Amino acid sequence: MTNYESAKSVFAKYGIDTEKAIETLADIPVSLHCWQGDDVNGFDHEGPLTGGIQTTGHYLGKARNPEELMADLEKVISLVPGKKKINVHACYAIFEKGEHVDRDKIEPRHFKKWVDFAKKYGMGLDFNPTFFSHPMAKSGLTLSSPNKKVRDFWIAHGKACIKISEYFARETGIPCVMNIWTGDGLKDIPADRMTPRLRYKESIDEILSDYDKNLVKPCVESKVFGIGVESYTVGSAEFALSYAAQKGCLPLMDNGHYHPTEVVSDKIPALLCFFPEIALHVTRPVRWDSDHVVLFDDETKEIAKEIVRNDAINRVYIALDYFDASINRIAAWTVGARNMQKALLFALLQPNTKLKALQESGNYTELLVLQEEAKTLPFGEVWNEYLKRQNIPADNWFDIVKEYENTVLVNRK
Ligand code: RNT
Ligand code: ZN
Repeated sequence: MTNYESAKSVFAKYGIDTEKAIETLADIPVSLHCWQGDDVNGFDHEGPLTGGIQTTGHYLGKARNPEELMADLEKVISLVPGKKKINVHACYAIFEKGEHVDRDKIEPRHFKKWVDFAKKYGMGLDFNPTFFSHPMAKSGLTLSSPNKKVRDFWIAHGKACIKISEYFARETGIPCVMNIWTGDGLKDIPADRMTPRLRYKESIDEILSDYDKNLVKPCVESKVFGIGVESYTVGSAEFALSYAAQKGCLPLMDNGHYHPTEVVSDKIPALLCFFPEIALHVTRPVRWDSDHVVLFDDETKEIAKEIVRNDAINRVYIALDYFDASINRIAAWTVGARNMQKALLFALLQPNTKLKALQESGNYTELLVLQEEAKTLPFGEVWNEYLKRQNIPADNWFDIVKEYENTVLVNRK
């Protein structure tokens, strides 16, 4: 008997079908964020990363152009099991030599290379307007700015992004999740918290005034605060949630965007009572929205459990959102993406029906006992079997990354 076969029979005793878990997992899309490869830089500007977010670290080998970023992403794809999408930010537009187009004028053609990339792997694409790292975002306010010229510029950007999202969906045959996040906020105590929000609402209304619902799934992402905008965030949790509820778009929860004792895992089933579909940015906040690499930790597992045991696999769009520049970026990308897959597999391998029944019947002692027992079932053997079937290296994958670092990344000076 192989290790997997013996693990399979252990799980079977708990009423868990490992074959079904493996099969289900292979079909859950996880959107890989293109921005882990170059510290949220993109290709359309020189200046620093702004908008209240930050990357830290200077590890060698950051991708400097589309070719390098895509080559790195291909490495990651070869090391991560499961179904993937690629999440592209508007600042990753690819221009012809000598061409430069500002954000309000970008077109689908500037993203053709991303479409070709996605098609090569049979993947879908997700998209994000980039409302930061730009001269027009200098004041810290974009869609909520009191300056109409600034607002109009960013509305035009949002509309351009809708067109690009539709193009992505048409080309790949897979709907495109388009996420609206801005860092709009104030450093110090506001005198008026409402007027910027009213403008924000109107601006998003304009961006979403015309799009094909079958092709684009627009989301609004909330946040609690950003660096330099600590006192007030225009797109707060209540704002984003109310907007999405009233306007029929998707709320997007990033688990780095809440107060430290709030957990997104608990918010998922709350929103699922009301929204047909929701979206996630999975990250790891350490003391703040630090965007550390996603771990196979309790909260990531809990998030996965809420998706799986509420039968919400087709209602929750999972995307990764973290950026670590202090370690090998390809390893960082791979670790986080593999951990999301692990968390989903772990959730699929829980005795979920039995646990629910114990809760419903008020059998809390046995519930606790079984929850704890389930933690040490031979999960690793099923994970290894899944990797084998997906043709993905198990424990030696870091050697491959090391080799790539020594032969490719070192030459990027
Ligand atoms: C920032 C948000 C946002 C960004 C990306 C790059 O706090 O999480 O989603 O990380 O758009
Ligand atoms: Zn996010």
